[in-house]
Formats: sequence, structure tokens, C-alpha cells
Amino acid sequence: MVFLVLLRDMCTGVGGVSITSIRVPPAVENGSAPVILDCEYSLASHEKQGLVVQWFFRDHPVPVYQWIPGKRPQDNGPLKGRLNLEYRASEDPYHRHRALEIVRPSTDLGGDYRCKVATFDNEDTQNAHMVVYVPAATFTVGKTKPTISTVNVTCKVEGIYPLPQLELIQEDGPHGSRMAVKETTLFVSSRDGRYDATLFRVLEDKHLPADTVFECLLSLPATEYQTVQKLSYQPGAPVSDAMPPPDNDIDEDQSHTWMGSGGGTSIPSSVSAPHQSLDSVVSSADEQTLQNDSESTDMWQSGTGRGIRAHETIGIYITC
Ligand SMILES: *[C@@H]1O[C@H](CO)[C@@H](O)[C@H](O)[C@H]1NC(C)=O
Ligand SMILES: *[C@@H]1O[C@H](CO)[C@@H](O)[C@H](O)[C@H]1NC(C)=O
Ligand SMILES: CC(=O)N[C@H]1CO[C@H](CO)[C@@H](O)[C@@H]1O
Repeated sequence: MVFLVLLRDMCTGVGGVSITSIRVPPAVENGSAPVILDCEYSLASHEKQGLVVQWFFRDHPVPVYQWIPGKRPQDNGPLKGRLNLEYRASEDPYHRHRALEIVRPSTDLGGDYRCKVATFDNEDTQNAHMVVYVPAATFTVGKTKPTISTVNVTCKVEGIYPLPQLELIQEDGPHGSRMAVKETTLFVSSRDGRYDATLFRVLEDKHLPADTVFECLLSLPATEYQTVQKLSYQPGAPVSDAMPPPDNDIDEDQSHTWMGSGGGTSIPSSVSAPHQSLDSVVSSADEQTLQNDSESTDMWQSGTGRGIRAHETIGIYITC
């Protein structure tokens, strides 16, 4: 008995102040209602004197918030003027102003937050991340027919923050299999602190089943934000075109030509990593663009004089 009591006393003595939970909303929309970032801790009664609660933001070296019981809380740096300093997380005088209330969260206040609770003898810290996002202003999926036997499927998003993830998915008919379309090309630009992104892939009709549905999946990492746009597509000649669809012989010929020189013209059947970030897509697209020239030249030269159009087509498939 005596031993146990001793042990417990030692533990509270050694452990001291300890953060029991940090509660930060993982994602909030830009300009939304006030949010609370809370930091709960346990405190031994002998530690109450000398308690300091601080919040740090991103890599700012000085705290953006500090509270010492009995004193007024102070805001600082990027949080200056952005907090409701009257907010009370608790009526307990040693816990009262431990939390931040951000009155109007905005994108510049997204990032890592660290709560630090210190007493004369001990301290504890914990981190949490908050994303402040801007939903897409527009998000569309569209198609064009660069040639009679191909389709260019394009996902386009405008005015979103932070960098989104875009994925193109091919669905074979309403209840068919779904797979991520690989070897897509991505362009990203930014204006006014928000991103525009375009993702596309040129596919050959002969590799697509009737009633293909293309799905563009837009999401923001670390948030619940996710939205989908769909497009159905009938492979074959353009509907408005009076010409009959290309017959099978022609298809076969082209297929042989391209397979023979490129060797990789079929749609890959495996599924890409489900949520590749734009960063990695951009960089892999870049690398692949660098590769394409030499490869397509090699491929082209290993073929036997096939004219500009075939060359371009090979280029497209090898590009990514
Ligand atoms: C977030 O909203 C604020 C206004 O509340 C605005 O000034 C800012 O530009 C917005 N951020 C982005 C990235 O659009
Ligand atoms: C496919 O569409 C994208 C986006 O609209 C465009 O940038 C690209 O040039 C198009 N490619 C072809 C071969 O039509
Ligand atoms: C066929 C093709 O897409 N060629 C491009 C390959 O990448 C280079 C850049 O390294 C471009 O200049 C080519 O147009």
C-alpha cells in the first residue's frame, strides 16, 4: 500500500503538467464562422503558480498567443486582432483562457498550431494542423475530338485553395468497373492566391467500351472536401459528323502501326495511386515531358516512315 502511494506521488511529481487533448478543426472554409482551437491539460495543484499557456503558429519563433492566469491574454503576430480574447474555454481560473477563438478564419491562418503549457518545473506541447480552404469557383469535365478516333477528356477547376487533387476515372458503363485513367497531363497556375488546374488525357475510341462514363474527382488533401463531375461518352465518330464511323479494318491497321512502333498504346489496366497530390503529378508530368522527346524519336525511328500524324499520336502516348 505504502509503496503504491509513493509511486503515484512520484508519477505526478515527475509527469507534472500534461496536455490531455488538443482540439483543432482539421479543415474550415475561408471566411467561415468563428473556430475554437482548444488545448486541455491536467495540472497538479502545486503547479498552479507559474502556469503559462502559449500557442505557436507555423514557424513563427514567438508565440502568437500567451496567457498567464490572472492576466489578460495577449495576441501577437499573424493572430493580432484576429482573436476574441474574451473567450472562455472553462470557468476554472487556471484553464479559462487556454483556447484560441479565431473570429474569422482565413487562408493565411491555415497551418500548424502548437500549444505549449509550462509551469516552473515542467512543460508539455502538442501540435495540430488546420487547413483553411477555398472551395472551387468552377469545376467541369469536358471532351473534344482531336481526331475522329480519339477523345480528349479534360477536368478543369478554377479558384481553389490549397492545391487540389484531381483524378480522372473511367467507368465502363453504369455498373461497370472503375479505374483511374493513368498518364494524364496536368497544368496548374495560380492567381490571387488560388489555383486553377487542368487535367487531361487523350484516349483512343477503340479502347473504350460503349457507354463509357468519365468521372473527375476533385478533393483537397486533409479535408472532407470532395466533389465529382461526370461525363458520358459514346466512342465512335462524332455525332454531328455525317461520315460513317471508321470501319474495323482501318482501326486494325492503325493499331498495328502504333503498336509496332510505340509498343505501349493500350490503355493501362492498372489503377494509379488513388490520391496523388498535384505536386507529384506536376513533377511526374515534367519528368515525363522531358523523357518524351528522345523516346518518341527512338520509337519513331524504329518504325518505318509513317507520316506526321502517326508520329504525333505516338508522341502523345509516350508523353506521360
Ligand atoms: C479568404 O478570404 C479573405 C476574406 O475573408 C480574402 O481576403 C482572401 O483573399 C481569401 N483567400 C483566398 C485564397 O481567396
Ligand atoms: C486536350 O485538352 C487539353 C485541355 O483543354 C489541351 O490543353 C490539349 O492541347 C488537348 N490535346 C489535344 C491533342 O487535343
Ligand atoms: C512529342 C512531344 O510531346 N514532344 C515534347 C517533348 O518534350 C519536349 C520538352 O522536353 C518538348 O519540347 C516537346 O515538344
